[in-house]
Amino acid sequence: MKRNLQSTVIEFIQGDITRAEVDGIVNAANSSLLGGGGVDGAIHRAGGSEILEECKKIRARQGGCPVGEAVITTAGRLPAKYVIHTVGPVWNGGQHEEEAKLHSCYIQSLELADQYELESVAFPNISTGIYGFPKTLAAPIAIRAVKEFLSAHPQTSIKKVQFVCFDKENEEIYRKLLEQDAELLIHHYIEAYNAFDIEGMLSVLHPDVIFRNIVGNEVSVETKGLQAFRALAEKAAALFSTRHQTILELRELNGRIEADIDYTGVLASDLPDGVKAGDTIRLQGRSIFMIRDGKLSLIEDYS
Ligand code: AR6
Repeated sequence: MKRNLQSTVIEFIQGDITRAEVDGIVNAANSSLLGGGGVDGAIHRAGGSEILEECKKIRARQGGCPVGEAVITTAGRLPAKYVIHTVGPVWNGGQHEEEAKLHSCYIQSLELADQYELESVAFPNISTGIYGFPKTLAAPIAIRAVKEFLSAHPQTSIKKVQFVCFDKENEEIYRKLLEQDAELLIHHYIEAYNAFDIEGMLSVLHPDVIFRNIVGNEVSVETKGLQAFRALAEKAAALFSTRHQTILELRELNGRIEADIDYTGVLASDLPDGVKAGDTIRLQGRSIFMIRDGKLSLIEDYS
């Protein structure tokens, strides 16, 4: 089922993608689709022969998979339902369209995920192993491609995109990039907020900013103007498992983000007990606290 509102979370984790509990994992395959080393080998080993059998059928049909393109198979015994096999470029100095091809891997994989109505997709750091693509160049391409896709597909089924970093180096690179984005956004927002600059606040809610990863909190918006604010409120609604609420205020306090929420409609059944209009909700890490009469109480914990 497709959702009307874009509210996709982009996150990164360190780990082994074969264990990812998502609808689809992406494989950094080669054009033969017959398996190999690295993450490809790990996926085929853990998923079993069913994956290879389907790859062989695709080969018979279309003769492998060109660089920058993607195909989809079952995930066999893996926790995921599907494996999306994409073929990254071999790094060859950077003058052979390596960047465009890597970008295309992410876009085509997401297109397939969307076509199959997957809600969550995990990517490895394509091409940055055996294929030798510099990790510091590959990560921003990957993040940009995902954001571009989500911007262009506001109705997508995809609610979560996860970058699974196997090596420490990639994990550090992704952490820096995603945190920088979040910090920059908050910084601009707070500045505009302090200056009572409504236009400035809204301008922060830029179409490109589709993800939040503020130490684990997600708030995202997609358009300018009043609509952007509504989207922000809706996004918060998803996070808080409530419906029809308005954000009265969003601010940073000692490195934390606080939002004053006004509930104006029907609340979802799983809303934490006792929350009502005018309450202050504090997001901290992956926990949500309510502040009333100077007291802080934990109401939801996603960690
Ligand atoms: N989970 C997540 N990421 C992993 C895992 C894992 N289990 N194992 C390795 N990585 P690579 P490439 C990371 O070499 O560069 C194969 O032989 C790894 O740290 O798997 O696109 C194919 O058949 C690195 O960051 O893929 C092709 O011939 C990233 O996955 C060729 O390698 C990609 O490394 C593709 O080379």
